Amino acid sequence: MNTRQNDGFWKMKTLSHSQPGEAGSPLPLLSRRRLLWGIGCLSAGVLLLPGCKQISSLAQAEGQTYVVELKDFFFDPIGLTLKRADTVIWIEAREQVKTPHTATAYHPNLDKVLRIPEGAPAWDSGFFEEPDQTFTHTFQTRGIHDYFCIPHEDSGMVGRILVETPTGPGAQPLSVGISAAGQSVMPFVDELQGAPGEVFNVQGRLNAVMLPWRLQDRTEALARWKTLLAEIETLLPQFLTQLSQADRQAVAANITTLNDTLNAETSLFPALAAVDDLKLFLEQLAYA
Ligand SMILES: [Cu+2]
Repeated sequence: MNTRQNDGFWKMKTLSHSQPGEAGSPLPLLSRRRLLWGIGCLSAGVLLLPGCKQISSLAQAEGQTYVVELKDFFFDPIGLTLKRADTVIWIEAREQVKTPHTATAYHPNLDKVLRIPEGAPAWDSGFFEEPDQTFTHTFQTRGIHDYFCIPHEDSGMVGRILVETPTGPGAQPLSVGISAAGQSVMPFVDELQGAPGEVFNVQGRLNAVMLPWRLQDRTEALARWKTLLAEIETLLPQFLTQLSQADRQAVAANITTLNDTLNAETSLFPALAAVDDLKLFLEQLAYA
């Protein structure tokens, strides 16, 4: 069921993400395979892709941390593929909060059909009232964990966390307990286990680099970025040779902006804009 018939939805969603409010201009498309080879390898330790050199410095013994940003009526990224004991941090990423979001598991305790594993806690962030407010949850139960925003579930503000195995009540058809708009954007399991899922995890790692700076901890942000950049510099020449000149320039410009901004005593905004550009670039490729 999870075949190309859904491409239209993904393209619609992707386009909606590039509406006004997103910094930067659309970036040129690469092929999915080339991009995932390149960026996937840059984030090795999270992503084990064929042909990648194993780099384990980003891997943490006690589980990886991913960050999901709350934007204007969508979760960014909308899906993640985790191992048990990995942690997700949601953060209100908008500068102003006029319409507060939540991140809430589909669970009868929260007035929804059960779409998380039996026995898993019914987690609920409550309302994100302020910019940079966070909610943290560590996933200890294998299976599909579907979640939503309480006021915007009808508008399709939903997300999906796959922990190791696509089992449990979340494996039911999306039509069971999810709004029509939510069904149209919720990632399918085979997507989470494939290229889109790999892109989502990279996006979650990029968000994780920026999280400390959002919370005024420039030192920690810079430390995380230096770790990531060291890996990028090792792999970048090989990656870049596979791209067109325009693509190379687009990727390199964003990386330069990130590096310069994080190293300089300037505002956070240019770095966030560069990260948003990179994430958009990735997302276009995931469904190209
Ligand atoms: Cu919401």
